[in-house]
Amino acid sequence: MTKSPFLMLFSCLLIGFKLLAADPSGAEASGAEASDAEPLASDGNDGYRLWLNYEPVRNASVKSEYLKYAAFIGRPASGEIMQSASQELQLGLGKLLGKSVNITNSFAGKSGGIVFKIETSADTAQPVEGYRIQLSGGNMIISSKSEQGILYGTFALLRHMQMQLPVKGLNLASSPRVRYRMLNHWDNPDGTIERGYAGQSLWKWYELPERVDPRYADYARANASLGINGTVLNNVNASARFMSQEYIVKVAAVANVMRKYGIKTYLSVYFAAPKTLGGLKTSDPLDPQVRAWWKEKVAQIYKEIPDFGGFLVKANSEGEPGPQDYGRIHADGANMLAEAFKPYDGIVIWRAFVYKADPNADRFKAAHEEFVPLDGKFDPKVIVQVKNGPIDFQPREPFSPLFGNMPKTPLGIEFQITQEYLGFATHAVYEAPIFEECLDSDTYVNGAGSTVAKIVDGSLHGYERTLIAGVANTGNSRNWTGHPLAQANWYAFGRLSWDHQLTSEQIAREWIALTLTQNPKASGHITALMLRSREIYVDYNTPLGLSRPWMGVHFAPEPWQNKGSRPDWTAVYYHRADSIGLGFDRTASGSNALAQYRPEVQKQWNNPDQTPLPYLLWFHHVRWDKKLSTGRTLWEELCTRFYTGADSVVWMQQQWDLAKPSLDPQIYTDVAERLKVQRREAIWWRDAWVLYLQTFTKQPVPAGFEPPKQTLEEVKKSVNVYLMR
Ligand code: BDP
Repeated sequence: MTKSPFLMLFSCLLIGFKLLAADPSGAEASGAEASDAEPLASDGNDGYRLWLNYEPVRNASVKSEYLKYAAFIGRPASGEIMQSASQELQLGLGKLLGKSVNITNSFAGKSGGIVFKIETSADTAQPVEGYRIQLSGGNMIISSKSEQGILYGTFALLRHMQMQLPVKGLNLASSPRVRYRMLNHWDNPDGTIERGYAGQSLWKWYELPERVDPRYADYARANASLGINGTVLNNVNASARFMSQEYIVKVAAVANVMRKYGIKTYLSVYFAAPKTLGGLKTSDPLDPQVRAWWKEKVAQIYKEIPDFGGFLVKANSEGEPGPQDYGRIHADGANMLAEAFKPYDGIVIWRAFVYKADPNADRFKAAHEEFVPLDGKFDPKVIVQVKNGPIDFQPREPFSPLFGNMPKTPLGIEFQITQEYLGFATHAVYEAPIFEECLDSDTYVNGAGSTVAKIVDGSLHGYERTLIAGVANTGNSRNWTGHPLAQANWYAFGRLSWDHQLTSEQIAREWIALTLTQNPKASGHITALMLRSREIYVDYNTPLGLSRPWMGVHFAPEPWQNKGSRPDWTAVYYHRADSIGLGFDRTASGSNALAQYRPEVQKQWNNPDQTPLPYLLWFHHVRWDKKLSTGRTLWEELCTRFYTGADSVVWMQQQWDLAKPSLDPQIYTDVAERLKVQRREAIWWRDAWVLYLQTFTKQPVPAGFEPPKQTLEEVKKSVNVYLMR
């Protein structure tokens, strides 16, 4: 039997446990900052274990309290999810308390253990995936209506223990606010990942179904620990291959692992598969043969994967086929697939990421224009998945105007965890504030307080099929995400998909405690770094509402890029720099995209004098010499942000260094080195923008800032070298 790498690390950890337990300074427990002279010995933490480190509980009194419940794990005769829960608990208790605890199903009348209990509707009004942890009859009881809820409760208890929170009065209860909480992998069958920066795909299609990589189980554990209950295994730019029997069997082998952790498996589909794979003459969704083909296909999938989750579809978007190829509408395509899912539990997730190659159009408006007229036309089994912003995962975007404007359709939200526009794996950008900012945005559709979160969780329009999706940042890098701090983005996505009311700071503190250190001072420095990281990035990358979704790798600065097969695949289309000013006029005098929002929202962004600076250039073409609320002109403000942003990376480095004594040396060095790269690249971005925009403003860099050492031609050359094949 192959041993999970998690389990293999267990024995190393036990050795680490002994070393740490013997540490007489008790630094972690007392909260004193470890001294520079005594760096933590590396326990070989290479980031693989993520937030499931299960470091020994070092606070002696907390530990002894937990030990009172470590006599046994009581698990009623159960299915495989509860088995996973009990195994996880056994593993966690072993590491956290240093005690090997037996799992038993004969525990009636016994006390001193942790007991799983399935509740009935008569016992509790909690939703089916919710859990409760209570002390009762000398036991600690983890209860839920479902095995899945017990698994979530188990992870919540382990989190509680890892954070060394007391047992006293323990009463933890929680249930998810959103029903489908899933990762979208943009992984291709050849092992590459579209917009992936952490190595190759986790899924080894060529070895499946015979060999099932033990890493799949660790992936599932990590997701289940956050409450993620779905995974789309393949890229939205889908290969028809996944609809073949050969691949369905491979997918089934992965699904068998996911199922043990309450995770359903989904697939992205290639809309033209009936033609390309099935040999039909057409893929027209209204053609009876095409409809029959999909029905059979879905039945074939359910034969292999009885709990299959459903399809994710990118159609008539960026050259992907779709119903419009046959003169049909999106709803025709989605409803045809929904019909095929009628006998089953599965759903159809139809993406609203569309924009046409119209040289006079504003891409901002495209999804709203195409989808709002379809409101009410989708089958109830369809959820329309909308990106958080109207364009494309920019470092800062206003919320998509689709939220609130399709009340007769359940709308799911799609965030991007992978850092396509956020500096790949060399820039530290903590994304929870991006997610939070969007979820907290008020659409005003039903008056004040109609937040995006309330649309997504179904509470505003009364939907039960609700969805939150994140484009995964995982790959086969040993530490899963490339940049060690990017693990926090996966973590934050998962925690927010369970409960969007958690704050970015709460989540950051939790992740740091579980993953990096529990030293309060070190944690303070890292929290500060993480919470400011997004604004710092925005400052040197896209300040004041600039955006940069031009075609290409989405990494190197290319604000001068003005050639593309369509206008909205150039940089100049978005920033609109000219001799007068900068920014995209989306008011009535421009594209009037603002009209897609409610009047209250329009009011916030309509008047350039009142538009909050982070959104200014999203909606206005602003004169270079216009005085902003900061007292500086637009040009001065831009320069201030480019420069302070790039300089703030030095501040990030300082925060990280201050935490060094409490960090594992391997992780410390990895992040410290990436921050050095970030510093260099931040200057690259700053110089590219400043030098390029100067060709329009003809103004010098304001006093107090040192002009770039390189010329525009030199920066362009370095970008060309970067982009060279
Ligand atoms: C863009 C990506 C592209 C994706 C597309 C999508 O650049 O690789 O295929 O979004 O979401 O952000 O479909």
